Amino acid sequence: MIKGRIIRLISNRYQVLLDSKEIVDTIASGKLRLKMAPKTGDIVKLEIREEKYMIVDILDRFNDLRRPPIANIDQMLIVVSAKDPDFSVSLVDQMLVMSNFHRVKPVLIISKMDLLDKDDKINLLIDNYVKSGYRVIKSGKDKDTGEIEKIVANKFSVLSGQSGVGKSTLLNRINPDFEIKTQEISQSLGRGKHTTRHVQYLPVGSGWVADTPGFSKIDLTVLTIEDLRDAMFEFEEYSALCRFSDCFHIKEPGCGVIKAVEAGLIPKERYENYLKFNEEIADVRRLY
Ligand SMILES: Nc1nc2c(ncn2[C@@H]2O[C@H](COP(=O)(O)OP(=O)(O)OP(=O)(O)O)[C@@H](O)[C@H]2O)c(=O)[nH]1
Ligand SMILES: [Zn+2]
Repeated sequence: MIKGRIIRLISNRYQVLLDSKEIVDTIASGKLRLKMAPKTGDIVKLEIREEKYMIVDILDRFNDLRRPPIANIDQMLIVVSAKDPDFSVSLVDQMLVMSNFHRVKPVLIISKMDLLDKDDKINLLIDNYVKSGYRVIKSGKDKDTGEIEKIVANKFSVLSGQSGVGKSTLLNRINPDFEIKTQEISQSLGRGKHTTRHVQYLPVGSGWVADTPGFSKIDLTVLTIEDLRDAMFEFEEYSALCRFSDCFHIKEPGCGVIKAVEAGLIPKERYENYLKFNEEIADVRRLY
């Protein structure tokens, strides 16, 4: 049995990284295509037919994003800049909700730390994510990329973040020829650099990273208020103490989360964002 992972889609062909680390061009069997369309990130079973690799089966996806279309992500690298554009707790919280909702482990990368003064209060906001148990990596011009290289090693990661936060800069610092490679691939696909491409994995250090165009525009209203509540991982520990098992932690009596916020165990700004997101979702739902 030959097994591998789809790293790139090229019209109706699939580039697969085999368990043996070899990269091969494949097609999907007609029978499989009738059942489901393979997508980037899929772990697939292959057979050799008439000297060609053919995908005959797709293993169950352990997570599955629709925008961008990609499956089986080990972790989401959420890049936000400390400054320029300004650090936004609201944006970070939205991205964390989305990655938690999709059951993808988030890793926060704070770029442009070199632009931040030591006594800027943004430092406290960043440290709150560490206290909440998130993996946070501080990055910047004067910092080496060792920690990031370690975290991407042997994993399939998705990179997301607003335009201008320094995603390309970061990848280029790890792989100095990264941009060149990206361009080569686009050209070999006969597409310009700025036209929309299929989402693809590129080698970064000793791991694989997929860039996600447009992922920074987040619409939480695709979630229900239950989805939102369940995606607030920092509430989990305390919601076990709520009097009502279906507590929304808003105005219910005996709420463990509200108590934890009052005791300073959950950052106030995070809880306030939760209330704001909940309100936004409820508003949209009320329109229908
Ligand atoms: N001071 C400082 N500037 C940085 C750092 N990283 C990136 N920049 C600058 O920020 C600007 C945007 O960086 P990019 O790497 O193009 O940002 P991006 O996230 O790839 O942007 P898109 O390609 O639009 O998604 C550039 O002018 C970089 O030189 C950093 O760590 N420190
Ligand atoms: Zn509660």
